[in-house]
Amino acid sequence: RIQERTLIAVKPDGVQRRLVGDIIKRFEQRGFKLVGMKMLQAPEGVLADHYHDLRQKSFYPALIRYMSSGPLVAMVWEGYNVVGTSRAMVGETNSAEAKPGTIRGDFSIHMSRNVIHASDSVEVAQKEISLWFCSSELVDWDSNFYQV
Ligand code: YYY
Ligand code: MG
Repeated sequence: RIQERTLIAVKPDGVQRRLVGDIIKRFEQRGFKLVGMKMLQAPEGVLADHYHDLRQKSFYPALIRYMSSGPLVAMVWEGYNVVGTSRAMVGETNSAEAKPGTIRGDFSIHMSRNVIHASDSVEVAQKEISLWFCSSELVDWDSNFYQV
């Protein structure tokens, strides 16, 4: 049984632009399994932990303002190689370089409003999932239809 999981978040611009359904659809169609989802206004402390490694960057204050500008939708997706495949589905950080067919390449033109977050390694995914979700919010369900 493949247990790899990743944290995906539709950022505030994605929620404002009504892209939540389109984004969920791509992960479902690819074959991944949704095991947790919630909408929330991100607490400042969670954002500070989430972007801890970027705290010295010049864009950090603007990044936190953007991520606080409205509710986001946080999700946990599970499946074979979900971390790497999600990053490929999301596309380059800089939307201007993101290939058509990727989420950023289809829905975003600028890095400062790049619509979606995806964990960038298995280790980071585990940290991010425990930062955003408590264990009772994650649903361990089995599919009797399709499973990899
Ligand atoms: O993982 P990913 O979101 O693709 O990029 P990160 O390097 O982790 O940066 C997080 C976030 O910060 C990015 O999605 C946009 C923003 N950002 C920025 O505004 N300007 C940069 N030069 C780099 C990142
Ligand atoms: Mg990142």
